[in-house]
Amino acid sequence: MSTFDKVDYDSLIPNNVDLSSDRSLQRALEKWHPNFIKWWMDMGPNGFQNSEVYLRTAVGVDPEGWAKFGYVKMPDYRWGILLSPKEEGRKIPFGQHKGEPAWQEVPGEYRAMLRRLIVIQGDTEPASVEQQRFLGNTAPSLYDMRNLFQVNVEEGRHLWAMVYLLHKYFGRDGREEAELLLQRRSGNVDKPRILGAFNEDTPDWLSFYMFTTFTDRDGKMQLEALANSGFDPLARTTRFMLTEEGHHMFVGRTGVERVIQKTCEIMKQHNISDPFAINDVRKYGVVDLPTLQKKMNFHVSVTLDLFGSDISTNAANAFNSSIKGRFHETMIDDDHQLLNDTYPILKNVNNKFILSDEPAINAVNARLCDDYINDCVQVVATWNKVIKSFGINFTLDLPHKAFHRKIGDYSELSVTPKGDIIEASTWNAQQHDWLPDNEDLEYILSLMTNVTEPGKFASWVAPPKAGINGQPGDYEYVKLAA
Ligand code: BYC
Ligand code: FE
Ligand code: FE
Repeated sequence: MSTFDKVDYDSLIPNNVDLSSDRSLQRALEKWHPNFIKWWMDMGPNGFQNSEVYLRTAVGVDPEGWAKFGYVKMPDYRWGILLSPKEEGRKIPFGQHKGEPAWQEVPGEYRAMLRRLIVIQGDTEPASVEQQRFLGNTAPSLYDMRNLFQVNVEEGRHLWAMVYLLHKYFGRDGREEAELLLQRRSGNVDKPRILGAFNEDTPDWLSFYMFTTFTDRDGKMQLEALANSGFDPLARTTRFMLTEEGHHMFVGRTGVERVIQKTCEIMKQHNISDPFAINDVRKYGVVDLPTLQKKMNFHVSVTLDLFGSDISTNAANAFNSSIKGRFHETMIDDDHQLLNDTYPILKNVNNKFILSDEPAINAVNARLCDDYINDCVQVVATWNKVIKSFGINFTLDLPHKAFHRKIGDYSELSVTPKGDIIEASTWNAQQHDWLPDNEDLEYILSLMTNVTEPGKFASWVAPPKAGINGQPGDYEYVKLAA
């Protein structure tokens, strides 16, 4: 462990990058700080800023014991700049610079590409906080409310992570981009966030659980792809962000699982054996399984759009330049340069999908997307286990990669969740078999109530199996301000 692993908490901005030795950078970040706080107060969690929240704060970056828990008011959270420990002598593991020492400064020829990737990554973080800002008002329990706020403060910290890189390595235009990150707004027509999924609403808690399952998982994949970057500060920053991402996906996966659990319990209790008897199920104030499937179809397809086109010269350039790698790059058994490799891509031939080999260098996005899908398949399998344990005849299925796409190679096609290419008119007429309609969304919204008594949960979600940091079931995770 180097001395930098220890986080300096004495300064305004906690950090393990020896900020105090770089006065002008420190001053620039201290100038950005009040604007961040203003953004947090305007666009962060609506209300609850005076409540005491049982939050985890990072105190170091070593894998063990990097966090401490305690009550914090969110505006007092110590948003810090934390990079994973520097690996002495680290070599670039992929691309045309493979084998060269990792860069500690931005190579001039890759400046624009790096800045763009950092800005896109940075933009998603505050966007998600904005999307989730009203959810505290309808939290199904104090446990869930606390998890929401934990996710929110950490996404705020991820914004800090990217802003640090912009300020330290990109001079004046970096500082301008950092300002713009506080000015764009999720869903705003005039100044929207950059990527589509981050302009969608997250109006209810089922959306939140789906978002943290599927969209935070895109975060994981994209961060993994940057975690081996030849630009060492980016690699180290994203590595530490990944340690926080685990909890976000946990909140999502277990959240959906608890919804399924509660629905199945109710179906069993009232002898409802047909999962499609929607009104019988809804009568008891739980989410029917077909609606869960539709919500999942929506969130998965919107998130798949975040991977860009399967075939992408942007992605090829980023890989070839040793800037953005693949998922688990160092564990892949190949030349890490993709000089002669091919990768199978889904292609539409006479309205049937076939796999067609393409140069792997052009298919880096497709591969990351496929690795993402494999990750999702495992999550859905854990959900199906719960349904099966109740003996209910229903399985949730991940929708086909080409279903309901707005970006990329499949966006021109009308594809069912099973992967059949059909007429646009047929698709339009049938879409509400696959995606939630207004009635479904209104039903979900009607379930949202604020449950603030410790240990109590809304009708539609089961309690978690364990508390946060080993706390008991009736722990007061949020002490609401009077
Ligand atoms: N929306 O070559 P193409 C997270 C544009 S989530 C709008 O196919 P490329 C988080 C693209 O910019 C992780 N535009 O794709 C989760 C390009 O435009 P230009 C976020 C899009 O560039 C939850 C053109 O289409 N991080 O952290 O290889 C909570 C052709 O692009 C979209 C990253 O994404 C879209 N969906 O890949 C909180 C990592 N897709 O340049 C946080 C950084 C494509 O021709 N970003 N376009 O004008 C990247 O690596 C890549 O930019 C992308 C796109 C994967 C986004
Ligand atoms: Fe994040
Ligand atoms: Fe996240």
